[in-house]
Amino acid sequence: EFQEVCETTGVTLTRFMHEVERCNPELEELAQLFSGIQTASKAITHLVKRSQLPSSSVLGLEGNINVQGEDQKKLDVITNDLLKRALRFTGKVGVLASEEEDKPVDVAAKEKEKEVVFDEGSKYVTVFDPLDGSSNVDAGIPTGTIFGIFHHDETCDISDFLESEGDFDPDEANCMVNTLQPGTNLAASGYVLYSSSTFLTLTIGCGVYGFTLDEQLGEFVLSHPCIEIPKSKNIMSFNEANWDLWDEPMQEVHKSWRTGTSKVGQRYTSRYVGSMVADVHRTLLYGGVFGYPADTKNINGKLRLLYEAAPMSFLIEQAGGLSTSGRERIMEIIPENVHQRVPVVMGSKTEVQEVIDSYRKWDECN
Ligand code: P6P
Repeated sequence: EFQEVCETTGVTLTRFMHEVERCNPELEELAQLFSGIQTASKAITHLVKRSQLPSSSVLGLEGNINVQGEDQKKLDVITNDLLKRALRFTGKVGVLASEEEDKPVDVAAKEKEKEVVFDEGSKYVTVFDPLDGSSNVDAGIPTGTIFGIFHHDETCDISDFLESEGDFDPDEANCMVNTLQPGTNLAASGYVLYSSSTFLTLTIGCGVYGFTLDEQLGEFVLSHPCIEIPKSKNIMSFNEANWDLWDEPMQEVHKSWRTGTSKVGQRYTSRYVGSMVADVHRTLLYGGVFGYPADTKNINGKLRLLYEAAPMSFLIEQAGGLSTSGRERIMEIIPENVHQRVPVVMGSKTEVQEVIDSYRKWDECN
C-alpha cells in the first residue's frame, strides 16, 4: 500500500510522509523534519519570487563576508535564519550546519541554556546550503536549497576527534563528530529548486521522489514518483572556461564527448546554468553528467562536500546514477571540516564511469 500511495501522482508531500511514518514508525520524527523543510521552502519561494520588486527589502548585500569569504547577500542571511528556525521548531534537530554558519550549531545545547528544551526524542543532524547560487537571483536565474539529514548519536565516540583536534569541550566534540559524517550515513537528503515552479526532490533511501509546489493549494504534490536517471545521455554540464585548468584525465573524457569520439560515439551538447541545484535537477530528469572538477585554481574543486556534494550524490545514486571526485565515491568521503570542498562529477552511469576509468588509467600510467 505504501508503494501504491507513494507512486500516486498528486498525493501531497504531507500525505506521502504520513504513509512513510505509517509504514516505518521509526521514521516519525524524520517526517516531522520534512514538515519544517516544506514550510521553509514555501516561505523562500515567496521571498525569491518577490526579491526583484522595487518594494522588496531583501535585495543586495548584507554587508558581511561569510565563512566562505564571499559577500553575503541579504537573501543568504534571511533564508539561513528561516531554515534554522523552521528546523529548530520541529524539536527534532540536535545539530545543524550551514554554508552560512562558521561552525555547527548545537541546537539541543542552546535550547537547554534557554530552558526551552524541545521534545527529548531522537535527534537529527541537518546540514544545508540555504540558497545555493544566490548570486544568480538578481538575474532571475534558478537557485536552490540543498539539505542532508543524518542521525544524531549523543553517545558517539569522540576520543579520536579529541586526540586529533585537541581543545574542544565534550559537547562541542560531540557536535562536530555528529556533523562530520560521510554521505553513506545520510538518513535523507534533497533539494528545493526555485525556478519556473518550486520543485522539492527527496530520498529517504528507497528511491527518489519529486514534488511540485501547487501555489494555489499551498501544498507540494507528487509529480515525479520514482525518478530514475537515464543510463546515458549526451548532455555535459561543466564550466568549460576552466577546461585548460582541469586534471588531464578529466580533459580527455570531456574532449571525447565534445568531439563524438567517446563510447557513446555521439557529440554531446553543453548545458550549464551555473546553479548546482538547477544543473543537477536537469541531470536527474534528462540524464547526462554535471561536474565541478578539480582545477589548478581550486585543487579540491569548488563545491562543498558536507552540504552540497554528499546530499546530491545520495539522490543521484538512489536514482541509479554515480557520483565521484574522480578517484573516490563522494558518498564514502569522511569530511575533515564542515566547509571542505571536493571535486564533483555526477550523473548517468555511463558518462561518470568513463571519468572514473580515465582517472584510474591515468593513475596507473603516472
Ligand atoms: P562557477 C553557485 O555559486 C555554485 O556554488 C553552484 O551552485 C554552481 O554549480 C557553481 O557555484 C558555479 O560556479 O565557477 O561555474 O560560476
